Amino acid sequence: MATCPIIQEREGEWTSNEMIEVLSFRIPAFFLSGSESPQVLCDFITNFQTKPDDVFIVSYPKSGTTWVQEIVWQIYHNGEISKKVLGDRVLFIEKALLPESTHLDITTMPSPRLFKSHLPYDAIPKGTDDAKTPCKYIYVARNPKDAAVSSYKFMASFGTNGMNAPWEFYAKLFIEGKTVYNKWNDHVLSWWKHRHDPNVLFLKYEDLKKDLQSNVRIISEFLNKSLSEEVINLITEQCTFKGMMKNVQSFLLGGKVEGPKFLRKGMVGNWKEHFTPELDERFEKEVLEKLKGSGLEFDFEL
Ligand code: PPS
Repeated sequence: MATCPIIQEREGEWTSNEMIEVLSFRIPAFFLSGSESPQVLCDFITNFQTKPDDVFIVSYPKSGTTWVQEIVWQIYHNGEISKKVLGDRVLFIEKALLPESTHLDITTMPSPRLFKSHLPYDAIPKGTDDAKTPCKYIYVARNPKDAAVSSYKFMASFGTNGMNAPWEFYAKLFIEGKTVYNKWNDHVLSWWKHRHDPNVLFLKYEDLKKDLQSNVRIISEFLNKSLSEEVINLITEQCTFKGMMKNVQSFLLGGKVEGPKFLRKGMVGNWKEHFTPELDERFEKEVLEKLKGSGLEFDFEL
């Protein structure tokens, strides 16, 4: 474990997962190996030099990053399906210093380099001369009720990260911004403000569920990758939840069958099975009201 202050929320016997603070937001403690200090990761992220053809696929945790990474991968490979673990095809920038997290070498990655990140807009690497050589960012946002449930289920499936808390405790931490990557509303709004930047594509998980084909087309156009209708249709079929489940070994953390999985239910509205009316009221007031006036809205059921 990292030799740095570990943040762990507690209430009675309940504990959250272990986190560390980097660039003023919380990330899982295991993103650093035991010997490194958070400053090393801060410096790495802050000084990271982007290239104009880099593509970052970004979200608040559990909002559809895996889904969009797979779509982007297939777009660049004309609908090819890879058996390789996704983390060996797309580099998770916050875990780049963790040797066991990937076989990708950042210094020799072929272009276009594909990156996954959960960083808010202000912290995402932009290169030294952003105006001249901007890379591309695809941000995917998901309604916070489903994102919170998905995040809880994922954290609980580790078994070894210190969390022993029930959903009600985790939901409270999520509302208060005391889970990884802090407050959901700050994160999505940081990217929403840049949705009209020519190098930013802002997507919503629920829109992908409603019409995947149009979104595959939108993503390929954003990446200037022209594809035939046949390939667009192939990618659409292969990137439905059912399609991706056929290649499920690509979407296991570290490729381990018994570990946490990046594909779980893949639906809009799973939150209804976990929310009490009181919790729903808190989310509406303390999370969703913060979006008022921004123009950003979400579907909570389809
Ligand atoms: S992570 O760990 O933060 O990178 O997770 P992330 O990939 O962002 O989000 C995981 C959730 O996305 C769902 N998912 C999908 N939904 C629909 N269709 C497809 N193809 C798909 N792929 C991934 C995944 O199941 C997680 O949501 P939940 O609600 O837990 O099922």
